[in-house]
Amino acid sequence: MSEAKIQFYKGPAGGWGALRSVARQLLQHRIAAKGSRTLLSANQPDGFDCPGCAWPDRQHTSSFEFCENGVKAVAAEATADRATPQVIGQHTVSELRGWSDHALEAMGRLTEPMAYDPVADRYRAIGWDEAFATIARHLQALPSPDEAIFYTSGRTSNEAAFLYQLFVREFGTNNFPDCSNMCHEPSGLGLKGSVGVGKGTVTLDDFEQADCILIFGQNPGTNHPRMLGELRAAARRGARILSFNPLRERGLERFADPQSPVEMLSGGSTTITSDYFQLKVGGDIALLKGVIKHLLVLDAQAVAQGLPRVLDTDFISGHTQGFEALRADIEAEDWALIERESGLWREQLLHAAEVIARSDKVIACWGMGITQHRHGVAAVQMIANLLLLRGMIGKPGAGLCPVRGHSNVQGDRTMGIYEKPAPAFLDRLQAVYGFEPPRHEGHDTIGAIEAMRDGRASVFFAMGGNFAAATPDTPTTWAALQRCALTVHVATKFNRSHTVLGREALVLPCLGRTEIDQQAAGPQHVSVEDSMSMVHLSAGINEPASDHLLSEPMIVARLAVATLPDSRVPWLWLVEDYDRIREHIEQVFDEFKGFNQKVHHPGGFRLRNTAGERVWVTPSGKAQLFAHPIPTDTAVHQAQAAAHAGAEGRVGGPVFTLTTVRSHDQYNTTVYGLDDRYRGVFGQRRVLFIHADDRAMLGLPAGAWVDLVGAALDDAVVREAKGFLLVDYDIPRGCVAGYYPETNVLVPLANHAVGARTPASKAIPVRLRPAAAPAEAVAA
Ligand SMILES: Nc1nc2c(c(=O)[nH]1)N[C@H]1C(S)=C(S)[C@@H](COP(=O)(O)OP(=O)(O)OC[C@H]3O[C@@H](n4cnc5c(=O)[nH]c(N)nc54)[C@H](O)[C@@H]3O)O[C@H]1N2
Ligand SMILES: Nc1nc2c(c(=O)[nH]1)N[C@H]1C(S)=C(S)[C@@H](COP(=O)(O)OP(=O)(O)OC[C@H]3O[C@@H](n4cnc5c(=O)[nH]c(N)nc54)[C@H](O)[C@@H]3O)O[C@H]1N2
Ligand SMILES: [Mo]
Repeated sequence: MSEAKIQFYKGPAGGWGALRSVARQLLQHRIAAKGSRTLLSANQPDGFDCPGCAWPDRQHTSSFEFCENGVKAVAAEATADRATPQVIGQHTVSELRGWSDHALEAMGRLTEPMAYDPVADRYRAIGWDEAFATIARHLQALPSPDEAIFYTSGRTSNEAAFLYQLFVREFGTNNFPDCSNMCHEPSGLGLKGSVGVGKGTVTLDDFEQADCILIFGQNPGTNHPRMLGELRAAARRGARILSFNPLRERGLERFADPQSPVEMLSGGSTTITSDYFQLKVGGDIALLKGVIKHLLVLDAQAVAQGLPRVLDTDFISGHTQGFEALRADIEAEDWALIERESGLWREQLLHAAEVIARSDKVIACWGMGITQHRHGVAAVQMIANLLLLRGMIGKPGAGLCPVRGHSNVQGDRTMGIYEKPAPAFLDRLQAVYGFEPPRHEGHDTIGAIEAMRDGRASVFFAMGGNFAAATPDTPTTWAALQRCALTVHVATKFNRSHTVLGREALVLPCLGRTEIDQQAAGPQHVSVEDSMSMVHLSAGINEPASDHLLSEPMIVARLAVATLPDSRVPWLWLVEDYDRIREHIEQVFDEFKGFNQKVHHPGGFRLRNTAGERVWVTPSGKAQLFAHPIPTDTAVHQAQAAAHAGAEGRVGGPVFTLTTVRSHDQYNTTVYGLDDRYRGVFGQRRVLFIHADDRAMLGLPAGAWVDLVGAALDDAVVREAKGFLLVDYDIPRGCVAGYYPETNVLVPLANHAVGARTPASKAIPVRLRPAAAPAEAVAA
């Protein structure tokens, strides 16, 4: 592990640093020998889908698509370390709860089902039959199926997700909170309203043609490294790339492609972003309205001068609704408010508008910097407005590109992991399976926490993920889980959630993507859907980490058999051969007609995207333009207004906007290592990025430590995260940034996106309180 230090990173993203990191990962996990074969199978037609992210793969590629963070994900799964019941049982669960996420992860792969023994405060091995019988007993004893919660994290394959939702609906509830609720829910909801489908419209081919790419609130150098390959190619072709991000992110600035011998040997790199806009955290709607305002002006000028229009008036009149209302709203918008709330000068926004106006093929990409806000849905719809006004949807080289997180998060939703299922889908389930599915809405992530907190739900089952660490308001969430009669986690690795227990608790180990899934009919494939709606097969190549592991589809099937003895679904027959599961998927979803034939074709197939064909499945049959106000009512605004009015809070001083981001060495709550190379942080995670002038204004020297104290006015709950090293960073004044999940204690449960209920974890009002350096930091 590297020593704790802060050292400015001078190089480009990628480059030799990425290669060195890969070598280190392989050695650390003692998989060097089989590692290369494992890696060569990632994202290959006959290999497995990289469990890293949802960025699509180039089809029919024979060259290995290099990605440092994919390697970390693969290496972490293929590790030789084993978290056996004996290893875990050496410690009390109370002890393990105090370990870091990194230390829990480093124990290695889970090998056997385990149950919590409350007398010894330890986990012990149990058999699978006993595990399923325990869950079935709890589920059957509930007064209502709605008192059980079924969480999903987005790595679950289509086949497992389909069986899972089928089982849960036959059991009788739509309680399907998932990681999407905390992630791209505002994209799904916003785009459904704007263009009629809650998915992106572009493909990789569009990236090859675009002459302008907009990147909002996304850090591809860390979270979607393979996207840098597309951006690099676009930049070299002369496409303009505009980045809208409060932080200077190295991956958005410069990239050296580890697959380019010329760049690697010459020490060269490619400049990615042509124009960088460091807006204020939460300033995106103001910024977008400013850009659109100037597009309207440029269009009027073009008309006056007899030049080609800037707005695509044919498209607007033929394909959209709401233009006049949007125009009136934008024209009435005040530049002073736009500047104040975006944190950018008017001239900067005029410049952005001019670049966009001159471009013929514009793609807009976005990530968590857009969605994890109180007005995340409105921000997504403002991006859609921008593209619609220029007719940039449904033509080659242009379109919408929400960049998804988990490798199959989009597919899980397609398969019906959703707390608000469409009536037509439920009708179909009923027609195919003969049971009456529950019709009322289930709990999403926030709703599930509230239900457990209030005693309205008492069984929590998680298909993957790390619910206790990923969710907001940590003490509230933990208390909610601890009120449950039973908590169950299906997982590959031991994590924090396995230490936050109901009265009874189980951990069930499953196969990972990289492993051979042997069933009665032979080794099986699963399928996944990437961020661009491509569905393709994935098959592992490694021997399973233990003989006791079951696949996720098998776990669902056996759970269903134990819980629903009268079910007419042939559960165990289905999992003998996953082609049979795909035949069932085909019967429920028309878009999967011919699934087995199509998906066995190398590279898979693309699901239809109506918006991409300019078919608008909206109530009006047109794409909808939405006028949304510039937000001035968020938790940050309220806390700052109170501070201006003299409220001191508990510690006094100015209210900052905290945004929570991922480091380079983590995958969500999985902490592979303690470095964040591109941001210059090494060997530690408790850091807070701050503008040097803000630090000085607080009277604090470089290297000072602070506690973060929540300043939200939602309730009287005291929210504090202690002990963060201040790191001077290129970030707008008034904004600070820290890592998730350490900062989740500060996110109020009640503070979430209007409509989508995604926790507003990118805009948390906080004050800083000077603190002493922790003992270990002084020693170092
Ligand atoms: N290696 C690795 N890969 C991953 C993940 C991982 O943890 N590690 N996680 C996966 C998952 S589930 C997801 S959802 C994606 C996440 O991928 P990203 O969306 O890139 O996630 P974040 O790290 O949260 O970074 C968001 C970016 O938004 C910026 N930002 C913060 N606040 C604002 C704002 O108000 N406005 C704007 N415009 N920008 C803002 C931050 O500076 C940061 O650059 O990545 C996926 N891939
Ligand atoms: N403050 C703040 N909070 C956030 C975010 C943020 O940006 N800021 N981001 C949010 C986002 S975008 C997301 S997506 C969520 C993530 O929330 P989750 O999806 O719940 O969390 P992960 O950390 O991805 O889950 C990691 C665990 O999944 C298990 N796992 C890995 N592979 C498999 C597998 O193949 N099968 C099974 N069954 N288990 C597996 C391992 O045990 C591992 O410990 O967090 C959200 N929380
Ligand atoms: Mo995510």
